[in-house]
Amino acid sequence: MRTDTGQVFKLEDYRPSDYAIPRTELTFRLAPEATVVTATLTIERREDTALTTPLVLDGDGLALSRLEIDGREPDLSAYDATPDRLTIHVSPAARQFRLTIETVVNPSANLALMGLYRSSGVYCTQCEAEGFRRITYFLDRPDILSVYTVRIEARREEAPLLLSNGNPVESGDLPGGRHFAVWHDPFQKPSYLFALIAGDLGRISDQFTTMNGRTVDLGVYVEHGKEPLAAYAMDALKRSMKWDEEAFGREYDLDVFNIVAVSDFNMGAMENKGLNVFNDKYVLADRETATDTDFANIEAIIAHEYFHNWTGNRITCRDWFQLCLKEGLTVYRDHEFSADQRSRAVKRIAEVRALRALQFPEDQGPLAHPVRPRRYREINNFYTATVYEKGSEVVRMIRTILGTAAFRAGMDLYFDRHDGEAATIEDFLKAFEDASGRDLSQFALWYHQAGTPHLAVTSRYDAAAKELTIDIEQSVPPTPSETRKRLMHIPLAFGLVGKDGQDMLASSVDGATVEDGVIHVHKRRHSVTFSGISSRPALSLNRGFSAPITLSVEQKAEDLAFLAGHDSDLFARWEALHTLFSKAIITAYRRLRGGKAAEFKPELAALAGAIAGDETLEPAFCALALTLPSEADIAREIGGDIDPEIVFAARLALAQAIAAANRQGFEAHYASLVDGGEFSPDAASAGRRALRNILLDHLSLLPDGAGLAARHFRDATNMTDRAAALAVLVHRQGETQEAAEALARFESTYLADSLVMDKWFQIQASAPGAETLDRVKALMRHPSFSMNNPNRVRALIGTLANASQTGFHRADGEGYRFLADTVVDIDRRNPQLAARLATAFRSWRSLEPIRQEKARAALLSVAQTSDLSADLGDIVQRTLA
Ligand code: B3K
Ligand code: ZN
Repeated sequence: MRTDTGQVFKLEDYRPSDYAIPRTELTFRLAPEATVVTATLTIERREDTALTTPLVLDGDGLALSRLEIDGREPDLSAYDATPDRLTIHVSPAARQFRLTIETVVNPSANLALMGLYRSSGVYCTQCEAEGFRRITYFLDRPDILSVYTVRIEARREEAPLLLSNGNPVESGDLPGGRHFAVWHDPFQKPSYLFALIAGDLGRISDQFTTMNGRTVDLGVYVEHGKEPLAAYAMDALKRSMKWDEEAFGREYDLDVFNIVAVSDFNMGAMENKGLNVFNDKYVLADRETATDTDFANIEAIIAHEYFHNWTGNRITCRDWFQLCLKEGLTVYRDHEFSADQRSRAVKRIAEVRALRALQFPEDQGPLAHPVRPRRYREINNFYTATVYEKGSEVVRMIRTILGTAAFRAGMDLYFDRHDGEAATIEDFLKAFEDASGRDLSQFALWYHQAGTPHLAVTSRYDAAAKELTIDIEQSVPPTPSETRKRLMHIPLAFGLVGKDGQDMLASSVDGATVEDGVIHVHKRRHSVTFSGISSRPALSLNRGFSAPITLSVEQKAEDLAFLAGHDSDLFARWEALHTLFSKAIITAYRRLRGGKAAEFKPELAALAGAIAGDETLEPAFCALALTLPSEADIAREIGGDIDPEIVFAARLALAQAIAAANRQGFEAHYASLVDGGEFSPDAASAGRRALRNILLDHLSLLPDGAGLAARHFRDATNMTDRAAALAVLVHRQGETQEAAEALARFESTYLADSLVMDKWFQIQASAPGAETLDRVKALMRHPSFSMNNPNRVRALIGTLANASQTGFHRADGEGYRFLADTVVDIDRRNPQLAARLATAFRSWRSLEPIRQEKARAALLSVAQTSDLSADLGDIVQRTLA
């Protein structure tokens, strides 16, 4: 583990390396505790590098066992080897030479899951961002592009399967029950895309014929016996390959494409060239074990990693500051894919909910950073919602500004220009400027400036002049180390909705550039006047969430209700309804805090009922409409001095009011959506299940809710319904007989299936109430739990910290103390996992003073621990700053 040295890496310090590594030959002699890695690197001194410039290779915890330069052992004085660096003081006079480096690594002891490690007996690697240096000494930076040939040797019995990047070249037997395989990847790549897998796994196979008629052999590898659970992933892969040809003209380039599922993995998956490695949670699925959300995630992540082949692999990042060049763009691509495969409007609402839940708190708290950061201490801490999700929003805005055709032309130009290179955000933007003739210099601030921009909007209608004027004021809030902000270019999609629900068209517009239903806000203030408007319209703003901003609009509740019922933009309908929900919950919160009872206008529950029952709407949309803003959403809207228990009570009161007012309608609707026994994971079927399950959630708040939920649980024929019913029982009914029985039943059925047991942990850890913390502590002793497995830890501890507002933010501060102690413990084995968990503290300053103080004390106790990893040290210090 790299302990915290406090070293800061800066974008402006980038300079090209002194040496290149055009070829990399690796041999792995695999053994569980002592794997011998021999790297033969062809090193090339760059033209302008002096002969005396030392070659400095990165390492991380390495032990050098042999070194040769051009086949000869050098003098001891010619080099220096430490665990984190190999320095060759004077290199040979020839510009090219060969360096042979032998290291011995212990995959079994590697609990950080970076570099070469073992997961359930399978050897696997994870090199992004800086894991390759835990395998051998290298110029471990993304602008060092090299052609790799890899030879793997292992005991055949232990590892009949030997995989690496590229195409298979050769394989055969060796003495002593061992065997070997050689892989060659003809595409030059950075070290972070290197991968090796060796073990005993089952395979499902298929083929894909590319747009130019090349046949690609596809393989998905999973634990023996789990092959049928990989069918959906394979199907998603083939659909992704086809879609990338159709939507972006991108063809696959190797003879094989392999995906391997492993059970110990720090994140979702990894896009290694030709050999994607996946967290098994994002591969394995069938109706019995996976929810509809799991199916949708699998489809999206399979697509995401596949799409990286062009956006990330063939065009990679010059340095890690450019991470969003591959991540934001690839998220944008996977969003578009899912929108095309499913319902675009429903997908958009889900994206916005995720952005607000994960990215807004980042942008609005101590961990705020630009989509392209300028500084980091530990790059692993920058695989954030800002880089990924806001990065995707920025690409989406480029499309909105340029239009579909020019956007595609810009993408084509980017691919043509930079294929085979390590590029920057400037290169990316330049391709769009050149293809469209537009100036994107102000727009580029979206990459450089942190914080969520805000637009405050008022409007006035002049009936006599038939004019509507909208006044818009832009502000960008200060963020850590960036107090002064520049004004941004914000594409604000809008509509003026008339009494008939149709958009009204203006005869002329004055005061801002308005094109194709988008107001281009780029100054502090705009006053936009629309002429020829015959009656006062309802103002629909930021349609489709065209810009990732916050918006306050002075607007009548009737207008919002009208938009919720009539806007032609489905996202805007959802948004209007949810704005009304939020306002109502916040009003109730203030009343409860003032010692009064919560009260709601009956119109709101009636509106919710009408939208839920509108048969012209997709069930998936209705389900999202009925899902109230989360407690965290509400807390963010309130802004500060949060009492999570009162937020919980206010939200529950609205849910109860909606359920009580719509009882009959909801019951009838629930009954009409009854599961017919047929199962398909497609979006329409999933939408019907989602609606039925959210109706159950509401109905469970009424008398005999527990009986209904228990029946739903008992009759469930798929995991979506079963898990939903269990969650309702545990969250809504508390410690009832029904809840206890369902938990026991679920546990005994799925005890052997870790991924399903994660759901069991998750449902209990996300229960409301102070006692959830005690339950989580007890569950840590459950035989299915392990502190070494990231999925288990996230399911139990991550869920408590992020999904049980009243459990984690207990008034006595015990939730904070627990998380602090736990992250310190986890940091000793897996710093990345510990750092990620610690980000749950990021909104501590918005709490009421007593909780704030307790959270701060817990954070300080972590900060004062000796030998913290760079990962955890960085998060905790920035959170406290
Ligand atoms: N590129 C990987 C993430 C690597 C995270 C390293 N800490 C998965 C992805 O975004 O596709
Ligand atoms: Zn990615």
